[in-house]
Amino acid sequence: MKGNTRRSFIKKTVLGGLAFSTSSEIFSKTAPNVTKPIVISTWKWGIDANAEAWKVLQQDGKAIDAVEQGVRVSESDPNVTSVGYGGLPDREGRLTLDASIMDETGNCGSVAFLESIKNPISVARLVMDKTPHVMLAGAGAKKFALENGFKEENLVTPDAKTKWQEWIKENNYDPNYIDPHNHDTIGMIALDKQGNLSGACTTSGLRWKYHGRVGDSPIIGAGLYVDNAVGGAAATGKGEAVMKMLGSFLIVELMRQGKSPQEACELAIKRIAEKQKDYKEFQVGFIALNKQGKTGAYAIRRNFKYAVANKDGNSLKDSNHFT
Ligand code: SD4
Repeated sequence: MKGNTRRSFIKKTVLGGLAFSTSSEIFSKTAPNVTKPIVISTWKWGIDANAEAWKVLQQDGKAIDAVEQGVRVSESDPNVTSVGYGGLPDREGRLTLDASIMDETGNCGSVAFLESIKNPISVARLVMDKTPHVMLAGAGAKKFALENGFKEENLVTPDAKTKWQEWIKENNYDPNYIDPHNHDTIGMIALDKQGNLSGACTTSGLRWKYHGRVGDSPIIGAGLYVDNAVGGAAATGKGEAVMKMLGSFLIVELMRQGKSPQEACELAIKRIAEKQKDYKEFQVGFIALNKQGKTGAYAIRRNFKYAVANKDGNSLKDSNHFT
């Protein structure tokens, strides 16, 4: 390149700013202080899930192991009626589970419409680690789980069955109905001591859903997304609304453009409000964590809670909201 042309190229590059920088360059220039390890997760059961994840993180473990171990706690708890064992079933009385996981290399795995396997997140992890695929669904996902040592179990508890039997008497299915006692999916993002990010998301989906319905949680980019150069995000609430705008991917891309996790979550909720006219009828909440260990959370409506654990403790927080 001749002198003048080269100088003008360099000048344009500098003026072009962020467009010419990689994500990791952006963060290394702007973030001398990184809070790590740290883990963020959705809803009040995030506290117990974070505590398990924290055991992995404080022992120098990997974020991918922390998020898998963390959300397994909610999956195995029959008192969490929207995740795993004890979840409320679909309109036919069957419990079908969705989960996804994503690691620091950009690898990911998910399962959808999976029945009778207690810890779908660990099946999703195996899909990621042992197959050339990203997603397995339904009977195929169950066959894969059984072949890999998972056992078949009845996951519909007597309490869940009773609630379903009461519901079918009225059979008034409203996917937008917000029951304060029926929240919600667990999504979790962790940053480990090595500075690597991973995430997990697992749910029994909307109660009384159509048999065969799959939500946002196993859809990479919708219920969960992680880019180790930037950050990660996870969603809870009405999955259809999140699938329409790939909420978690959007939040990560907004962080890549320089938004804080909080700003990115707020912009994603505003996107839903702009594009989905019935947004006041349902709830969506997002959490986010960036490469510097900064957190964000935002929801359409009040009552969205999230849990954050770092060296200062493990606490439940109230998210700000749009309406
Ligand atoms: C879904 N986002 O399947 C999940 C479940 C949830 O309120 O969070 N329900 O749509």
